[in-house]
Amino acid sequence: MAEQPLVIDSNAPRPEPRTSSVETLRQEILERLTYSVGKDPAVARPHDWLTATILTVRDRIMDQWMESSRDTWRTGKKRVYYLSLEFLIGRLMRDAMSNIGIMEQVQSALKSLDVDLSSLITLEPDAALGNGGLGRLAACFMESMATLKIPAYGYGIRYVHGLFRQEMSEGWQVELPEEWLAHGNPWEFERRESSYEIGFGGHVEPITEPDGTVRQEWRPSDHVLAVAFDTPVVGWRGARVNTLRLWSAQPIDPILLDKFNSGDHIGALEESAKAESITRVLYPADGTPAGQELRLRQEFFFSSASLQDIVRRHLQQYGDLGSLPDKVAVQLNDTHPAISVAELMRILMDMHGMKFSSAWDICRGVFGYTNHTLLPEALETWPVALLERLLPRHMQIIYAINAEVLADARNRAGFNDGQIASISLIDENAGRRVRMGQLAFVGSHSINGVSALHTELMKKTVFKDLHTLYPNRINNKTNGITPRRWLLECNPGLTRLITDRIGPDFQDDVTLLKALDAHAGDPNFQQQFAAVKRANKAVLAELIRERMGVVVSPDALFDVQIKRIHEYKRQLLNIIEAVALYDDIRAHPERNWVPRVKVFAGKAAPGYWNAKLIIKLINDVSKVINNDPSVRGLLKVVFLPNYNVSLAETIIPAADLSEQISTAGMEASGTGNMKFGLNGALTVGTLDGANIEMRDNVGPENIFIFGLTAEQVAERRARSEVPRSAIDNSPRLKEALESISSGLFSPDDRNRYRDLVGGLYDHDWFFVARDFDAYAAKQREIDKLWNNPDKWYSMAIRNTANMGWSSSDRTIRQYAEDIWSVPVTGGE
Ligand code: 4GP
Repeated sequence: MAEQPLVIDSNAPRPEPRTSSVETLRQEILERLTYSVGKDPAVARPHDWLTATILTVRDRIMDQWMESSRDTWRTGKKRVYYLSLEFLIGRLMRDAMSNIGIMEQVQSALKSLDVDLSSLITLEPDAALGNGGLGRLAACFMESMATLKIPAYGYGIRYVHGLFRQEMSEGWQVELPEEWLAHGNPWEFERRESSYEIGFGGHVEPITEPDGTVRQEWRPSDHVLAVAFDTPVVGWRGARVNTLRLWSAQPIDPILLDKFNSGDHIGALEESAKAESITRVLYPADGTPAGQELRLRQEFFFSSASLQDIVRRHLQQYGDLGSLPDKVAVQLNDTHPAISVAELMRILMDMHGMKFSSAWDICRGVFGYTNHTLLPEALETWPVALLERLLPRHMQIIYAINAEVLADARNRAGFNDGQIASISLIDENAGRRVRMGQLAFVGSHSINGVSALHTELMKKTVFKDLHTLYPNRINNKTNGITPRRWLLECNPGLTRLITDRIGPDFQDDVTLLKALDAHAGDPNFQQQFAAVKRANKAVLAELIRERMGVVVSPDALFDVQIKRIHEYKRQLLNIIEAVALYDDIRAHPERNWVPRVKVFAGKAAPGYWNAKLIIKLINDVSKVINNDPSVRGLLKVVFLPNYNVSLAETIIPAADLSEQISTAGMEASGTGNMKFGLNGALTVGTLDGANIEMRDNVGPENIFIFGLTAEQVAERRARSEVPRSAIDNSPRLKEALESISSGLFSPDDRNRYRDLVGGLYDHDWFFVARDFDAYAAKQREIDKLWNNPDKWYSMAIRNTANMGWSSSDRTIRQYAEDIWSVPVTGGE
């Protein structure tokens, strides 16, 4: 398949780059409104203004976008491809304006047109093409790669409906379809010329070549088209603009005219509906196996389209595939794109005539794999029978890879049968299933965990035997967050304050925040820091009043736990502690209680009953506590529905206390912990994930660590310790649990929480009961500190000062150097 080489004509005509004076912006917004949106400014609605403004901002990114891409073609730099089933990008307009530095001008331009920028910002839909941490990490990485001038593409799926919209019905989570595309998406460009056929099903045909060699050819029984939609991703100060390319599934034949003409109007569209269903919804997976064929179709669909695109681009530029590992790095974000390993092998062998061994070398040169969770239920496996039916050629290739790896294990490493069974790509235990984690591992030269502890646990648990076989492949890359979105944009008050104190350089290098350490003891600075926090809390308090009808005081301690609802994240521990505190406040009204507002937000996977029950419990408890006059407003509990990136951007700057209380050994890293720390919240947390690195960086005296360690948890699980005594020995816990299980908070259904509480007595898999006393004691320590504001804010300042390491720029530098072998030229 000869590709046309792409020649960049540097003399090709180009438009004058856009300028950004207030007057030009005003004129262009009006022009966009009139000529692109087609609306008379006299009758334009807010959404029309939003579209016109986005188009005007977008224009200012175009020149750099094209220049960035031309540069890669011209210089032959290596490209990084980040394959992810999730990109939790959130809103884009403020981010783009801030990164190219035109926020104030746009604001003034709109103001002169009588339009308020901040209300346009909140009108933009929150693109929720992800479940949680893994998806948000992908979005932060995209921004950092552009900032560091790494030529990179994100590849994913353009879901018509992102993560469900969460509403509450009498305290229960209800899932509703999310409609981020309802008003169109002015950020994206449809690229019909970049579409690829994706096959499913069918059979494999051996073809004998004229020279006598036999080649396998997959003859799929059905096809869909993957059509590219591109969104520009602009780095800090417009350093570089990369592309997020999301694939949309479309039918090859939009309508079967024969059927239609014979009167079967619905049947004529059946194929079309089937094709489009592939990219219709994001699976709310997060730790529960979706288990449906459609999810496997999604995974193959986007992997195949991306690899076809990568190979096409490479051939166009370099003409041969031998140089692929020198010019291409593909990072697999978890196992969701793991089928890429077999697909690249198929492309190289079946379509380009390569031998297995050369193709296999190329594969491992190209791929890296990031693991994001050790939860057994989240480690994907697919029934062999399903793969044989849906992807028959890939199944053959997986068998061939497996044979290669197992032979290596037996011959070179002398593995015994137990070890062989553990590394095999085929799990023979619970029905024959293909282990996608193993496939991703053996097909990659690098396998990384996302925090130091997580990486060590990977070596000891899920990939123990593979690690023995390939001891140099596992490495750690502790997660990070982009300080642009998670400080400069979401917390302009703090950004101004810090700039006034230490100058603006930290905006380009967040490690310079360290200079704030020297000001942590300055009472004046502490007061200013507290004033910024209070202003942010007032904004959140207003949001809580508006949305929930609950009045909270910005002077109370804002104690926040926002993340997916999962038993291992232990929202249950937090709410039980709230119940115990409620009991205490009523029992000892004379004590000097610290006023607290406990804020929760997060979505539960729709099929995860206990998680949904925990949401209901939080809501039930909040109803009782918030309305009990004897509490005198000292404790308020709020569950804010429909958690998403934008809500996080409002909540995080307003938090005093960040709850990172997962069962040790279970949270791979956490990234919310970093966002809170950067914004000057103190953390109460376990020695889990990146909390450990946080403690090392901010100092143990500036963080509240409690609870069992990962080792202790593992040891107690191994000997099936009976948890009951932990409850018997803790009168406060016992009382709290009794009030919950007796129906005090659920008078309409007194048995509602019986089983949930019973589980704590019987097995307590997540160590809620056994960590309770340590947690409750820490909370009282925190109360004491709150009464000493000088100390509190000096600690808060030290947290902000020492979060430089948490930047995703740092993480991406490490990926670039250790995994991708690409130079980093930006961000200096
Ligand atoms: C998450 C992990 O649970 C979280 O600890 C980590 O910070 C994040 O990935 C990014 O690495 N995992 C998922 C998932 O979101 O779907 O498995």
